[in-house]
Amino acid sequence: MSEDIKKTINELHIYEKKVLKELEANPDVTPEEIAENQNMDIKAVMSAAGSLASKDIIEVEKDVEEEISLSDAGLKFAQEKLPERRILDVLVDKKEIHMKDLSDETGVDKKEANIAIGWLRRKNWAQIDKGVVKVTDVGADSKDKLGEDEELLNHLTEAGKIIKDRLSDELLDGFKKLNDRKNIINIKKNTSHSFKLLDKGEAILKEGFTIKEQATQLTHQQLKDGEWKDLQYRPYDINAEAPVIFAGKKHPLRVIIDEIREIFLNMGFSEDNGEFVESAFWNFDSLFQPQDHAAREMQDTFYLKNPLTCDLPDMDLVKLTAETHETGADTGSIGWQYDWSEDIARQSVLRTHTTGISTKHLYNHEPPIKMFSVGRVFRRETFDYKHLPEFHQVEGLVCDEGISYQNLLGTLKEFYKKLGFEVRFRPAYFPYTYLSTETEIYLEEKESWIELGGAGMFRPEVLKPLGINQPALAFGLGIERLAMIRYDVEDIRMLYKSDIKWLRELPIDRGVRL
Ligand code: FA5
Repeated sequence: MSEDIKKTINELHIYEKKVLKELEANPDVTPEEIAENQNMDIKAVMSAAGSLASKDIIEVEKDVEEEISLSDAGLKFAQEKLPERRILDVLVDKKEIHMKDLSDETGVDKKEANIAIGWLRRKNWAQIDKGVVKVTDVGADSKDKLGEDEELLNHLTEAGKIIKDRLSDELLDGFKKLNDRKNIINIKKNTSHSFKLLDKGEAILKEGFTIKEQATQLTHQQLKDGEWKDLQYRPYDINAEAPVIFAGKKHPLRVIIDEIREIFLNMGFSEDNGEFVESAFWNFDSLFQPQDHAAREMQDTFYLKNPLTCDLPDMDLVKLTAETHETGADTGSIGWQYDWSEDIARQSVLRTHTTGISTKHLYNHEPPIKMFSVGRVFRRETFDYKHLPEFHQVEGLVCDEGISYQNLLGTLKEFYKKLGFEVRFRPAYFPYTYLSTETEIYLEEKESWIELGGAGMFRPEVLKPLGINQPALAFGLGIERLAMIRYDVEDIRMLYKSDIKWLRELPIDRGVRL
């Protein structure tokens, strides 16, 4: 124990020692008195006390006192008396006064008289009967007897300020009544602190110490003339608690998006971008999605009023697309067998996926192509633990002679592996791909598989109208769901909650090294 105490003393700052010495001389000393006696700044006293408290040497108590005084309106009442008292003074003689004459008879102005009526009733000094104010027995008895509120008014007029906690029970009742009225009483909160020595503090004082200036910064001169040898140094306490610092950092979703971009760039993909507002043509028709497809229904897709429609691309492409939808054209299929409408294709939508970027890219570029794109997409979804109405997808497209479904599986496997995920593939259906697959990952907490993304080989009905004769693999992967798993959140909404505690406590970099 004694060794510990010596070590603690050794590590005390000179200000801490000064505070302890003051407490030794006078246990009731206030922080202000310490500041004055020791010629210290009050902030230095409080900070030294905080430090002593953190080491269980003293206890810092905080005391909040409410100081009450009269406002200007309160002072006026004190001089003129409370309006109900002024009315009572007249009423006791007259016994009753008609409401309409109240102001004239008593000199209390109309607005105040109305409020005073309330108080006359509350104090049971008067009753109102068919518009007539009548004095009660209590009222008559109160003629020369001040109420608690009036007593307090007088007290405050004399004293100026009173500490609320020091009021007698009776005056405290008066305070409650006066404080029920607006703007009569001013309340000022005064915070004061007091220090109490704890056992460890007593032991330190018993052990004793001297106060000697401590060297904090050595000067060139002190080094040169050897004075440094005689100076007193304060040892470092390397176990002392340091403040927790929350470094600025990227949002986890941004971290994962940046990582995804880096992975695709490293895999030799180039990046393309699309627009949030897109024509139904690019979002659906170019993907051989029939115009009565369920995904186009209002409950899945946001249609825009402004702009209501979008321009269609080159008419040759539009015609070929129409023909493919209607009859299959020269793709080897019979199409969807319906009348394709240009108006429906012109509708403007908030893109529901990023796959329209791929068809547009195919139309505007010659193979070989290796493209990816990251962006926000929009769907009329109901929120739940894995669904958001706005989320991000990363889209990928590879188009070249000899590209196969095997390449698709290989690319996806490689991508997820680089991100640190092990996924499984299961057969799936999309109107624009064949073969198609969905990647899934197992969620321990939910004991179920969750879809991460869709993929497949673009069908000839998609490629031919775009003028592409080589095979193309494509995929669209959800990003929030990856972040959800990476950051161990059970609910996807957490990513958009701006939960500062969660964000602060996330490790700065959980990214995989590429
Ligand atoms: C598509 O969007 C297809 N365009 C993917 C595709 C591209 C298939 C190219 C074939 C070729 P899907 O609707 O399944 O597919 O969405 C893909 C992924 O987005 C899902 O697996 C999921 O990870 C994510 N996702 C879908 N809806 C939501 C949602 N409401 N909230 C969060 N993530 C979602």
